[in-house]
Amino acid sequence: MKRILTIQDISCLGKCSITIALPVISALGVEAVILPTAVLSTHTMFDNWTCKDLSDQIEPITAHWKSEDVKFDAIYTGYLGTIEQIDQMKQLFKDFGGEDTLIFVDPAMGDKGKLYPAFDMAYAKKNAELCACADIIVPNITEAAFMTDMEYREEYDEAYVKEMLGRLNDLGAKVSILTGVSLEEGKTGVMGYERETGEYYLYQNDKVDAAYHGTGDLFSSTVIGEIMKGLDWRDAVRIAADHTAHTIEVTLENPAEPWYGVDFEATMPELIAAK
Ligand code: PXL
Repeated sequence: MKRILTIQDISCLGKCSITIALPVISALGVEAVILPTAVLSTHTMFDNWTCKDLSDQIEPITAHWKSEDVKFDAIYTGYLGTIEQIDQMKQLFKDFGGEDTLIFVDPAMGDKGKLYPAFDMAYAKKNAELCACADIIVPNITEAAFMTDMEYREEYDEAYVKEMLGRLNDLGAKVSILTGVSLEEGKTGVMGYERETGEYYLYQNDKVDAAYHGTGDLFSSTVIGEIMKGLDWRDAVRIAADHTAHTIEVTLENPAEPWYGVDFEATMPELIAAK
């Protein structure tokens, strides 16, 4: 069985980060090892959340794993808390990385042109350094704009997306996948660029007129899970984009507020069956 180490916060209430990654990766038949970066009472779309930073646990936990000679087939980082933690991740990639370990970075830090409340520009720049150490990165347009010094736009054309992918590629990852790309009225999806082949891959599905918190985490967890099942990154991205869009549609039937989270539990059977 393939084994993924995922490093993100635990938001106790509100569906995101580890509370999505763990069940989704497990459902795909892949082992999920977790390294929590912080424990929050809720995700930061609520008011008055509490946060206990767990940075001081990273070294002793990983030192123990080292002493047990633990290996990972992939390391997947999501929402991290601080600039210092990003440095800790760079070290962790050195300690546990290697030819047989895929480094997958979701620089989760913002959406809709804004950084999440806990972050500033220095944090965004630091995330660009983490992306430089990855095999695959999956920023949305907001995150990519902050990391590449490009203007964030709501309306754009293919040239803007390709320019952004070019600059992401310059950061250093082998495959850059930009999410939330809409190049046609009524459509949304992803566009990826692979350095080795110089090829672009565009996948669009019908745009559902709703935005739910945690969809980026659902997308990323599905992509890395499917890659670990042996799929090419393009197939993994196609399945993840379709699955995320379908889950948003299903969530629309639920009266919960969009900032609370996406109902990924309801679509687990389809995820397991997806091809
Ligand atoms: O889904 C990204 C995410 C993860 N973790 C926390 C968050 C967010 C987005 O706001 O606040 C704590």
